Amino acid sequence: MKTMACISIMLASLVSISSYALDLNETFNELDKDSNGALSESEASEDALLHGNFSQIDSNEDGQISFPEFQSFIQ
Ligand SMILES: [Ca+2]
Repeated sequence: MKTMACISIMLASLVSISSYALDLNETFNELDKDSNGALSESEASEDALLHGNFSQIDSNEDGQISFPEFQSFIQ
């Protein structure tokens, strides 16, 4: 019985992690208006949090927020 409970807890956390990752991807794609896989400063300005922290999120300073940069900022 203990094992069963353990497995269902593991499964539940797996499901929530993958839906979280999906949401993150969806948010990024919504902001990425031209679908080039990166957020320009004007695309990021749609979101107050991204806009206010743009230079901090853009860790390689290429003027774009890539998905990994976005992901590491959110997490
Ligand atoms: Ca873009």
